[in-house]
Amino acid sequence: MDRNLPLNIARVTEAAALASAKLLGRGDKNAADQAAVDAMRRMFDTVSIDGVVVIGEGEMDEAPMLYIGEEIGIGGPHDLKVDIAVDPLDGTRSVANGLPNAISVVAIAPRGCLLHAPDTYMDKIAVGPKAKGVVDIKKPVEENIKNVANALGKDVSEVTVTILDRPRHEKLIEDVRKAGARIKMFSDGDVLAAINTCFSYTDVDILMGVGGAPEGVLAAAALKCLGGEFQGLLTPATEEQHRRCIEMGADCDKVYTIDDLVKGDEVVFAATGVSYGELLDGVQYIEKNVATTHTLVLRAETGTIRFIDATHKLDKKPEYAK
Ligand code: VTB
Repeated sequence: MDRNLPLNIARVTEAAALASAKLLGRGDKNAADQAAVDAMRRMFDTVSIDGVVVIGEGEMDEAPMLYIGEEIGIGGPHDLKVDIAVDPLDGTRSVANGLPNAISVVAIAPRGCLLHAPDTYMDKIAVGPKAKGVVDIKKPVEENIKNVANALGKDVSEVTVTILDRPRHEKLIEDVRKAGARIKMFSDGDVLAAINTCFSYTDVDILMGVGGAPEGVLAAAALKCLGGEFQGLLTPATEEQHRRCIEMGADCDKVYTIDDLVKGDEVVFAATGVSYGELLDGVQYIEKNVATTHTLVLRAETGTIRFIDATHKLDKKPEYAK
């Protein structure tokens, strides 16, 4: 995989973040999402890859751009054939409501390496490198927490579990409390929440709970680069979702590991903060026509973790100044 590809995809997530961040707190999640999609799609046209979207904005009939199966990138005869997973804006509601932790995110791997995950729910567990190998999504919550505490050399009361704030997690929250661990809730964006487990200064040790399966593939891509662990169980919530899983050949009894979700170790990943967060600051408009972005760029092959801080002169990039 071209070692410069990570920088090129950072441009893609920066573009989407800059575009959607203009709509922070404006109460319009669709407009924020659309701005991210348009900007991301435009920037992809400048990247030398022969890409196909495997995780995107939806099926062709429901999404005009970045739909599943769409071919993107320059697509020249010598360009690498790749699978692309995108979430132009993970946390549309967060941006609409001016809340933290929204990101724009992309993962790219050689063709055939990213799982075509059905758009259903997935029960997830994620931990950072120090707790790799000690969790099992099928085991009781308390046991996983104890094992993570041991691996980290912490007391259970010092372990923090991060959980998506949804009514469906009432029992999970009760179990974590019974186990004696701390809880940090978040309103949206479990890709970033999974990544946070790999950075101790975010004060998060374990992600647990049910979010979207497509986001699971993006999180697995990042955690593969970071050396963490991710496991997912598909948990379709409706008959329709169940049917989709079967149609797509997915197995609802299987524990999907990182290697099932992202094959090989040639994956690259980029995420740019849109609204403020513990790991990535959001887009900041520091002067008229000047904005800063903060991007995490990862490459599994070498395990390099880069944080790229950029200052953008928007008057020189008219497509962002709109
Ligand atoms: C989660 C969350 C995402 O979808 O995956 C969630 O991390 C799952 O769906 O940011 P529900 O909102 O139905 O719980 C998102 O909120 C974005 O789609």
